[in-house]
Amino acid sequence: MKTAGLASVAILASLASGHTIFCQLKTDEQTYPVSHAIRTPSYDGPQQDVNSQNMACNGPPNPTMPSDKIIDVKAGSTVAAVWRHTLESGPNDVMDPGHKGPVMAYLKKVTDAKTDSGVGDGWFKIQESGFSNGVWGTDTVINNGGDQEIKIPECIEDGQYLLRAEMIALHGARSANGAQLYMECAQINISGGSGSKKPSTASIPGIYKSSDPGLLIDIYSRPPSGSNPYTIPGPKVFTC
Ligand SMILES: *[C@@H]1O[C@H](CO)[C@@H](O)[C@H](O)[C@H]1NC(C)=O
Ligand SMILES: [Cu+2]
Repeated sequence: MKTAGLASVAILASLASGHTIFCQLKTDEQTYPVSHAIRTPSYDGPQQDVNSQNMACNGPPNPTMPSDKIIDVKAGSTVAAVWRHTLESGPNDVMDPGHKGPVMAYLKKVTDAKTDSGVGDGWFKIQESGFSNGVWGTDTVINNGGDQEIKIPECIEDGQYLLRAEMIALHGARSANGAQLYMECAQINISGGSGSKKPSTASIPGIYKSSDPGLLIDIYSRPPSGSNPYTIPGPKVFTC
């Protein structure tokens, strides 16, 4: 009986933590409501086809809701992308801790953040966290109550952008397209930047290949280590 009880608790726990959604943005001025200026799905499932247009800002089979809001963000400030298992979850229910992998953030300058699909060229990476000293980027976000800290570069042009935050879970990544990619796009308006730098950009889909060593990897039989470092997928991080 005791064993059965523990087993059902374990099953409930894994159901309770599940996959994840970037559902809320915090700036240094305020914490916005869930789904405010973020295209959130109601289901927290992953995307697994890196060649799909849904790689940009999520999409079917996890359809996202549009938002008519845009959040003002100061260039050079740090924002937090808040991750939750569901749109109703709290900071203790971010994602199943068995989901281990890198965490990244990208920006794309757009004419209208409310309507741009995000699909295609224009993306540059502004933050990444892979594996170091036994800790994955996802572990850090879970231990931080779901907050992924992202510094907005101070040198980019002012204007409307999509902010794409992403977490990748590698527990099934030993076979091609087994990695689970989670991403949503926030609609932001950056101001106060110097505009002195123009990042080189890449296309989504296009930044990843299913054969990338950071996406096709058996983290259990050959875990990353000092002599076998983990390679974060995608372009290099843009810095001012
Ligand atoms: C973006 O911010 C600038 C500077 O505060 C403001 O003038 C502009 O109206 C804002 N645009 C949008 C779409 O919110
Ligand atoms: Cu999952």
